[in-house]
Amino acid sequence: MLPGYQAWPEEFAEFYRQEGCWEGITFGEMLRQRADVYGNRTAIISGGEQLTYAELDTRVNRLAAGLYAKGIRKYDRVIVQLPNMPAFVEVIFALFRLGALPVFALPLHRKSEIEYFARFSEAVAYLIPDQDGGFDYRKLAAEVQAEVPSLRHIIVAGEAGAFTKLEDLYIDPVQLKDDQPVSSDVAFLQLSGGSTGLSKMIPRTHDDYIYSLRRSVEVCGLSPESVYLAVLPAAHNYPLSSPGILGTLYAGGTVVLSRGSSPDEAFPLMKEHQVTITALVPPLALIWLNAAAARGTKLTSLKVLQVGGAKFSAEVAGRVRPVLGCTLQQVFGMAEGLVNYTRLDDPEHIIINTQGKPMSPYDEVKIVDDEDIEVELGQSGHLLTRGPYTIRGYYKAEEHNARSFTTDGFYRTGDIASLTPEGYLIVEGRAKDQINRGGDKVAAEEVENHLLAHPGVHDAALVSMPDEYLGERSCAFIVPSGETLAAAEIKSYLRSRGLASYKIPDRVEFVQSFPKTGVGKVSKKALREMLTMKQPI
Ligand code: J2J
Repeated sequence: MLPGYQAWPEEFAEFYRQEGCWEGITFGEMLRQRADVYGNRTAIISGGEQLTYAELDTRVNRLAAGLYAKGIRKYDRVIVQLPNMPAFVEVIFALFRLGALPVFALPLHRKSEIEYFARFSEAVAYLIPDQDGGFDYRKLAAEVQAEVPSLRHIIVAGEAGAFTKLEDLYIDPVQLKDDQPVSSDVAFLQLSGGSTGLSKMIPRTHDDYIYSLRRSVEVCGLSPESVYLAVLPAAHNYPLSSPGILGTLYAGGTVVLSRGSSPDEAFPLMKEHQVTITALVPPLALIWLNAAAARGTKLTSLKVLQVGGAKFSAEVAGRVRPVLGCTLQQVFGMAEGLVNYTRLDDPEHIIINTQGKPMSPYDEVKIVDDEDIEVELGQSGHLLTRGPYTIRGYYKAEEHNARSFTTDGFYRTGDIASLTPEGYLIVEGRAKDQINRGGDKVAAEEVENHLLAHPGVHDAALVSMPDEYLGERSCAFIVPSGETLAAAEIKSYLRSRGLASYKIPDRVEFVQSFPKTGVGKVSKKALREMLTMKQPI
């Protein structure tokens, strides 16, 4: 077993197997089975490229052989930072076949994040595009490799320069001699949104993740006729698995990969490929609704529009059916496991006003107070969960796990929620110290640590501020150690430290001291209140 992985207790594992949740197949086997059944059907469409299931399976086998020839073996960690392109799908399935573990980085991650992922996971390889969105990933990779000696291979989709060219790794398949992965093995490491200094890694097994795909496919009504448009970054758990790219492949459907998410890019793709389902975060849904309303566009093929990752306001939710003519599905999920969906045939008031109910009958959810005592139905409290696809611990994080999980294995989601009598969840707020910037999660402590490294900063606190468009934005409060600093200087300092752009504070405020709570801690509540006061601070 992978060291640092916390498995389910045997009696739970036995139960989930017995109940048929865990099918006992790996991702490698899943793709082979789909290629057997759906061989000539289209699996992936991207730009001018199309791949059938049979072609995808063959390319994955060839790539697995090439990666093997490079020395990549079972349990090796490989950072995958690829945009929405066919190589993303081929690379992860090739790694799954070898039993090597993709570590899913987002395209916006920069040196600070990637260096940490590489160091913490002791990654042996790093997969990147040559450039994307005007950013040269090869430069970033060279910087990271100089700092992290374990990183033996930089593999580039595109112009590789001095690095290994991904296309050269598609070679004749060989019979792999090593240990083959089994379904109970960890398949990959997903990243947590995080509330601590550095984001935690989430070990997901073939068994548990494939179960989450199966349930997602059932709940979302996917079939071989479904066409899923991926506009959110493929590596994120939501477009990857709810039901996302992998769920669509599980169902034998077609995945259309889009680099951009704007209506100008997405609407023509929807029309051309007769897309039936896609997934958005709330700010994007608002942009799409406004564009469709202004242009009088009807997305006629679209049956389901999923919105999740952050709270979708009921007011905007109510516009989806009238404007787009499709069913809204609210999705409240987390990379740690639990995914809630409104059902396609739910009454409109449930679809608009709730964040759905757990997708599996084996999901256990509890709403508790600060003492872990269950509250009365309808009251809000901390959401705890346990189930066949919710992890029992983060990767190599024993100390943190003791705080993030109860002794009987419930994951503390950090979300404040309430349950309706019908068993639907309403997200009311958050107990974790995180800013949800329109679906992009920012751990306050991580940004604060970077701010504290600045010699002119005596103390720092990052808080959320309400925002009409993103839901929330971030504001950094700073107590300077000497002379007053400029907000622009603080922001450029954070950028120079290689922080992803969405973590750069939207606003910076300088104060003499922080308001404190009764026990002398910085009161973020008071700081947030200062932001909503009429007068400038
Ligand atoms: C309010 N908050 C939400 C929602 C997530 C499907 C969908 C989303 C994610 C995801 C995912 C929310 N309303 N509808 O992994 O498979 C906030 C909560 C939650 C955190 C998880 C999936 N949907 N959230 O967003 O790991 O605070 O996963 O705990 O990025 O996002 O973030 P993440």
